[in-house]
Order: sequence, then structure tokens, then C-alpha cells
Amino acid sequence: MLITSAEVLVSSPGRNFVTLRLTTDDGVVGLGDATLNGRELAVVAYLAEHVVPLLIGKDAHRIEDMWQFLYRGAYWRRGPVTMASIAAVDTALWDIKARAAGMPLYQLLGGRSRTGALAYGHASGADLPELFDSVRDHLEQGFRAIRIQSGIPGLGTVYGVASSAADGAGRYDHEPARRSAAPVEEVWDTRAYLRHVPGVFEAVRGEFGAELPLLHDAHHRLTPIQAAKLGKSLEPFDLFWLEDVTPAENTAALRRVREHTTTPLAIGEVFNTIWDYRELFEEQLIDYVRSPVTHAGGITALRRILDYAGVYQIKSGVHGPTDISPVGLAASLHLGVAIPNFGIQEYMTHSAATDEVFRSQVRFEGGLLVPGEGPGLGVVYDDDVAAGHPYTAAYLPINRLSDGSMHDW
Ligand code: GCO
Ligand code: MG
Repeated sequence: MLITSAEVLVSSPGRNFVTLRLTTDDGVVGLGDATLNGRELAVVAYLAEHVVPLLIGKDAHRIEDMWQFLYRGAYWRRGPVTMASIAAVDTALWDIKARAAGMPLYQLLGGRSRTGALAYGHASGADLPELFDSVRDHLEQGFRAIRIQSGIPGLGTVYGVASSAADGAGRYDHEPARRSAAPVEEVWDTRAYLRHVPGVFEAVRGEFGAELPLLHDAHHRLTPIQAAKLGKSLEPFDLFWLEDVTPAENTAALRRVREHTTTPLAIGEVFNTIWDYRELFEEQLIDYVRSPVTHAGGITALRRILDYAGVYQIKSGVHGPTDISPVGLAASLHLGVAIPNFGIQEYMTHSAATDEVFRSQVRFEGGLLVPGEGPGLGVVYDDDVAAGHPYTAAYLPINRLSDGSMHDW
């Protein structure tokens, strides 16, 4: 089964997506997600100029060898652009193998270990009444675990808070990327944030009780000692996890955090290889792995990371914002229902326009995401609908402190 065509598809049904479509000589088609939010065209160039020419005529069944060829063979290893490109090829080859076998992909990954993947949704609000409405809305949608992000008195727009809680379409999801020629600028104040957040969790626990699993994302903004303080102050509210407390480059920072708090920690949405996790796993500094298939080098690579994590009782907590396409989400779910150490799956529902371009078998039932029983990943890309949604430049926002200096966003 030889690869005869490799197409890099770019479309923007509500937001930008990069998709790789591979076709074999016997007509089997596989899809892979290569979306890198705000830097999409860098991956398009890497794929089109340096990867696609190497794929034509290759045996589609040799997934592991292709992974090693693209990773070791480039000499220049790691990095989000390279690893998103490798991920797309790897995912498309797994899709092809499962379609050729006539099975849903999870069967090839060892079969089901669970009925579905527990998903958490994003509740947010500029103030407590808006936040409570958003939590109620998510409970009504069937979510059994909820991320809590709130506005901060004195600050304008902050990460994770929907710009208008109910946008008329009944969506509370925060979509950070903006279609514009340059990034939107936000103003950040860590002390105001640290003063405000514990009261938000106290209020949410008071309103919704002790049972509901609650999560929170600090989005890489704190120093180790600030992160330790936050983790400690949130202990009475029993978080499922506290995410990305410190900038991701310095994994040793989490030693300081861990010394001070028993709040569970999650990190890794901006990591891209198993090496990024080595120290965190071996020293048991985290509890959940945030890497998605799309940015960790594909199903082959994420499975390896999660097997390694399992040795240390660390579980998956796969990244699932809207910039992971329905192809990337389906890939995470096929892996998620198969592995022994599944933890939770982030689920930020895609827009109707996105779902028309990517027709997916993924379903959300009773708080669980299920990948579907069709062959392969179970996602079809509709070229005709996609043609109506051309690429539009978009950027993630940036943060500045009140004196104008740059901070982590
Ligand atoms: C999350 C993430 C996202 C990212 C976004 C960047 O936890 O879902 O932090 O909101 O900021 O995916 O592309
Ligand atoms: Mg995050």
C-alpha cells in the first residue's frame, strides 16, 4: 500500500486549521491534524516543502519507520513546527491502517479500556453571576467536570474568559485567537489575580457543592513561589488540577511548587517531545500530561509518552481547545479509550462551521466523549464546504504589565 498523494489543506471555518490528507494507491485516505494556532503557515511550508516530497511512493503501513525517518532523519529535532508536521503524517498513517483493517482506530491500539473519555468543559464569567450561569449551562450540556476561569477586578480581558459570556449562540467558550493583522494586547497583574482566584473557587464550591471536579488554568504566568502560594490557597477547594502554573521551559520550577502544595498539577500543552517530560515524570512533579496528539508528534509519540507516564502513576489530561481540529480530537479519543492511564479530556466544542468541514463521528454522551465505531479516525474532510472558508490571518493575544513591558500570555 503505497502513498500516492499528500495534500496540505488549509481552511478557516470559524478559525484556521491545517490538515494533511494522504491517499494510497488502492484509494485509502487518511487525515492528520497539523494546526499550530497563530503560526499555521509555518507548518504548511514545512510539510509542503520538506515532508510531502519524501512521502510519495513510501509504504503507508510502516508507521514507526516513517516516524523515525522524519524525526531522526531531519537532524534538526523537536520544536512545535516539526512535531506538528510529524504528528500529521503519523496520524494520517494510523487512520489509513485502521481504514484498511476496517476497524475503528482504537481497536488497533489495543481495544477499549473504557466506554468513553470523561470530558471537562470551559466555564467562565467576567464576575460571579456570569460564571455561575456558565457553570449551570455546562452542567445542562452534560459536563461532569468543569474548568473555572474568571474576570479579575481592575483588569480588562483576561485569558480564559469568554468576551461575551452568552454570545447569542449559547456558547460560553473562550476562543483566544483573533482574526487580525497583529495580536490583541491585554494587561496583566499577577498580584490582583492571586488575591482574587481563591474567593472565586470558594464561591463556586459554595454554589455547586463539593462533588463537582473543578479545574483551573494559570497559563504559564507565575513564578515558582507565586505558583506555590496559589496551589496552597486553593487546597481547601479540592481542585482536579491546576494547569500550567509556571512557564513551560523551566520544568525544574515545578520542584519548588510541589514542595509547597498538594493541589494536583498538569502541564505540557506547549511541550512537543517525550524529553520535555523526563524530569517531571521521574521526580513525580506532575499528575497529568497535557500534550495532544497534534503537538506531541502524533499517536505513536503520545502513546509512548503516556506509557512512560503510567510508570509513575501519571495520567493523561489531553489538550482539547478549538485549535485542535476534529481530526486531532478524534485521534486523542481513540488513544484515550484504549490506554490504561487515561485521566480526563479537555473538550471545547467546535463551531457549527468547523463541524461542517470536518464531519466527525465523535459524540458527547453523558459527560463522556466517544470516538465512534466507523473505520479509522471516523472523520471526513469536505473540500466543497472548506472552499468557502479561506485562511485568514489570526493571532493569539499578548500580555503586557501596566508599565508596558511584556509578560507571558
Ligand atoms: C487550554 C489552552 C488553550 C490555549 C490555546 C493556544 O488549556 O485549552 O491553554 O486555551 O491557550 O489552545 O492555542
Ligand atoms: Mg491550558
